[in-house]
Amino acid sequence: MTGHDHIALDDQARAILRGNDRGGYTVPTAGLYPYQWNWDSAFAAWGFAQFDIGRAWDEMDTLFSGQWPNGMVPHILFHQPDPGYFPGPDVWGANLGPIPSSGITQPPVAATFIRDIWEKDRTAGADRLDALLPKIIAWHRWFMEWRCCAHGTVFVTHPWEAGRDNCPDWDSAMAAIVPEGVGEYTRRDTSHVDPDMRPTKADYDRYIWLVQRGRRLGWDDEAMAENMPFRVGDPTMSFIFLRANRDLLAMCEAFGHDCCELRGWIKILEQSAEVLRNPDTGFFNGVNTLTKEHTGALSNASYLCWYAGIDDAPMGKILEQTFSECPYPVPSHAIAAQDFDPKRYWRGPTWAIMNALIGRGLEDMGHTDHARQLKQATGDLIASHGFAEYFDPLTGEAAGGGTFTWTAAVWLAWASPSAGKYNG
Ligand code: 2M8
Repeated sequence: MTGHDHIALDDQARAILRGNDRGGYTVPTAGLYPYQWNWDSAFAAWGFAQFDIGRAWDEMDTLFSGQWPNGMVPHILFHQPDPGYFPGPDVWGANLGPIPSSGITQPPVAATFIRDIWEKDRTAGADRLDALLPKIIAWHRWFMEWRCCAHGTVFVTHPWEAGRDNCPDWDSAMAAIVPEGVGEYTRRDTSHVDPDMRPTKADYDRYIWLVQRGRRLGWDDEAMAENMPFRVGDPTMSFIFLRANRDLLAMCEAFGHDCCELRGWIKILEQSAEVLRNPDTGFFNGVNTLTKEHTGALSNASYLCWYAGIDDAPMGKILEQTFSECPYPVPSHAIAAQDFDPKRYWRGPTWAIMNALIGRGLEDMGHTDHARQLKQATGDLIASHGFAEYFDPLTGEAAGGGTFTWTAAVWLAWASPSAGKYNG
């Protein structure tokens, strides 16, 4: 990292986490996202673990305090009402858990970061982890039961469940939805951020229509799995979930749990990865479970195979090509694609969180040069353009919300030259 004061940036990143702390949980950024989001929170815990390990455990305890009786951990926990965000708890009508929440989940990165936190200080973390393990197992069991296709890929019932809200992987499934009767509503996101950086109205009509459908189904697991018109096998979920199970297995073994069930899940998920490979292009992409069609989108989730422990030569070649073509990799949609949009959310921009997951996977699988290259590029991007929600992959410009929790966390835990050198 040349020309940047990384110690000052470490201070800024810590200040962002503290500033977004609402007492036991962290908001992604004030204004735009005023609640606790599931995977943002797990990244936040990873960041906190670099300087305040107790606070990292608190973050995870608060997330799991919203777990539903069926094991599902919701994608948003509405701890306190806030009119600045739409749709709030009144729209979701999902009153099945101990805390007002949404009715869907999000990518289960938590087990992986919980393992990181525990490994920083196994003695201090023993009781905290002991209490969390059964909750993580229950959540993963819920995934296996309700979000896993017969062939093993993990599907999402709403674009928000995947975390990559408006990415091209959903285009065909979204186009098949006619959002009749959705009614009038007022978006809040576009009052916080330039509308050109956010999903379109056509997307939002369908997001809200799907929420209304889930609500009518009573957020019942069986009804959702059978009747949601949006069910897309997702590389984000499938690869993140496989990795999470490997980390969960390591923790369960250390705690002397019976691990037969968990090993069985890992086997199913490993065998199913090939289902996500597009036979025409060779890369991993989404698969619409209703039409069996591959979505044809090369996204940043395509490169999560290594994170899942799957070494893949074709993806290695595609990654090299992306590194050579894209000034600020990894773009959320291939820059050569006709509908690539450098500033619009998950349809082009680069996300530091996805880079961190991809980079960790590359490192774990021994692709150290690529891992180093990606870490360096991400560090430079943050150092030059700030702790933004996402970045233009052609110019590096900041986009979306600012003072962003997960970007600060990724800096502290992974991209900063001092990452991993401090302990909480
Ligand atoms: C974005 O999604 C929310 C809905 O969940 C939104 O746009 O209102 C996504 O980037 C998602 O992955 C993220 O967890 C959330 C908060 O950062 O924002």
